[in-house]
Amino acid sequence: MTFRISDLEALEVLDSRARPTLAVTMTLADGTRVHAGVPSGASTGSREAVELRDGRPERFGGQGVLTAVAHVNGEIATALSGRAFGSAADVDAALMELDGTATKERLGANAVVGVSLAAARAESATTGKDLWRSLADVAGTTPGLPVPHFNVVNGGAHASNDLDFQEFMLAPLGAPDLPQAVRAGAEVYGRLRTRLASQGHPTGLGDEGGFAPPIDRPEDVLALLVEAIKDAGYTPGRDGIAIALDPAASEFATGDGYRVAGELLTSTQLIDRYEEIIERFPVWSIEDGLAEDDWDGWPTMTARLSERVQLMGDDIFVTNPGILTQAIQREVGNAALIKVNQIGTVTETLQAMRICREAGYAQMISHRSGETEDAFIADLATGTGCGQIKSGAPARGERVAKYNRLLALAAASPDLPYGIHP
Ligand code: 2PG
Ligand code: MG
Repeated sequence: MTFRISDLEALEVLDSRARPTLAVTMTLADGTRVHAGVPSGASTGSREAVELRDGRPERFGGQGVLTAVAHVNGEIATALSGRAFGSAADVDAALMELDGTATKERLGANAVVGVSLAAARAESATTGKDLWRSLADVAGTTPGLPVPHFNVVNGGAHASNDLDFQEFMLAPLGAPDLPQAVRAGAEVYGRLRTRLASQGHPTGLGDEGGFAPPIDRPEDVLALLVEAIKDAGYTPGRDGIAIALDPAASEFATGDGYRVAGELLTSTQLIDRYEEIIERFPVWSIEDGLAEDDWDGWPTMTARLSERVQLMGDDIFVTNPGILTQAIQREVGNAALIKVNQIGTVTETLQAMRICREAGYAQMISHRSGETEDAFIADLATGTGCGQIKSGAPARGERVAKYNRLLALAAASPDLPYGIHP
């Protein structure tokens, strides 16, 4: 299998938060055209691959991506066009060599990831395989449909309320199949809206399509979620619908500790708080429970809570194979959030996932708070069979594009198993 790239073209388009991002089109010598949309985060880890923004205040307040677009259309297109590649991994290797930095800061991780995603699609088109199947064959994984994690209440950097915890997700762990998991998420979302409205709360949405009520105590949100799950006729808990949190603690860490609902907590006090939360509510997973630089607190949290919940690293691991290797040695967490644009290429993402698999760390594929209609991550989660995905609320086009793609895969391939450990 080889494909020859004949043309590469990027365009500045908008993401779901009215910020510019890149849409990349790759044309192959046989006339095949593949596309990719580039996501972008708000609560980013400091060691993520570096997104290139123009910084010209007169355009999009400095957020323009014309420089990154020019890198795709100029330097990257010149380097790749006319060349035959034996795999998308070869394209990724060429991209990494061309950029020459560890963080993709020269060409821009947004430019690089757009081309990398398109290359994975070029490989799947050339082999005639569905994208998920093609990714599974590259990764050497057993495909399966992931448990969707619906972010139904938004706080932190994703909403203008006073809620410090960033994400409150519904995880239909007990659903028998993907369509019923999606249905459960949507039904509880509807009940939650009714409940919020009946208590006089506004039902406006945050960046990921979840509600953003003016509630500041995480426990109050959790209590509401449990009620909404019951209202919709489901059982709160691992046999029905459990809850996953992404406090995104780096965002509320101050020099002196963690500020939650007006209280200043030490790392240990925040872990105590999680312990109480786990006792009171059906929380099964906590992502970024502590800040990305709290490398002393993380092993303590892991020792205290890892038997009872999934402890997932996002800002602290940034899908980086090197950081993950260190983290695993130091027994930091027991699961990793996986975002292609945190590291910049599909190849390195698959490498990070392999490291996790071999160490017995669970993995969840993730969207970013700034998204496009590109549903690549649905195929990535299915192909790698990693068992978990989060793509925001079961509402708003850029979020449901991913869930709808999973529904289409479930319908087209009824033999695909569903669940965390299919
Ligand atoms: C996160 C992500 C996605 P952002 O923290 O997990 O939900 O947010 O894309 O803003 O980094
Ligand atoms: Mg996170």
